[in-house]
Amino acid sequence: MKIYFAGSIRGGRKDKEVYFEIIESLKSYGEVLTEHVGSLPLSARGEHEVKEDFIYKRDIEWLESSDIVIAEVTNPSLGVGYELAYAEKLKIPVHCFFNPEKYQSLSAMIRGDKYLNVYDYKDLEKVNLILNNIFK
Ligand code: 6K6
Repeated sequence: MKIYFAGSIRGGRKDKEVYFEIIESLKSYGEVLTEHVGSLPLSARGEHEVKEDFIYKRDIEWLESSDIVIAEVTNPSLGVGYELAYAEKLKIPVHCFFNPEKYQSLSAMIRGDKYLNVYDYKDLEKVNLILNNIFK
């Protein structure tokens, strides 16, 4: 099972610890292709030693090869929104996690798209219960 995890990078890294914890949980269900998204030292400047066209092509190849997309969408991110729309066009199952206790409301383009399964959560325990259901 190849898992593409999506989370904000240039949108802001305030939730990087949450991404890290979700990725740790996801590793028990398969191979997480995008483990760097949960990297604690990775700042909003991203992998600046790597060219952006390389990052784009590599991430799209990973997305095309993935069996499922799991996204943490609390912190708005253009890149994550792009990845979700791309996954939908490829008919890859998508599951999004949103913490309503932080920041502003989730974009209607995500909440309103019934293809994207959106789950509100308040703690990682709830995320893990939902992941267990998704992968069972
Ligand atoms: C390159 C040079 C400077 O900063 C970078 C960004 N590095 C990235 N490395 C890997 N994946 C990335 C990078 N930037 C965006 N992504 C992908 O888009 C990830 O898969 C995330 O899910 C998503 C984050 O998008 P933004 O718009 O928040 O950066």
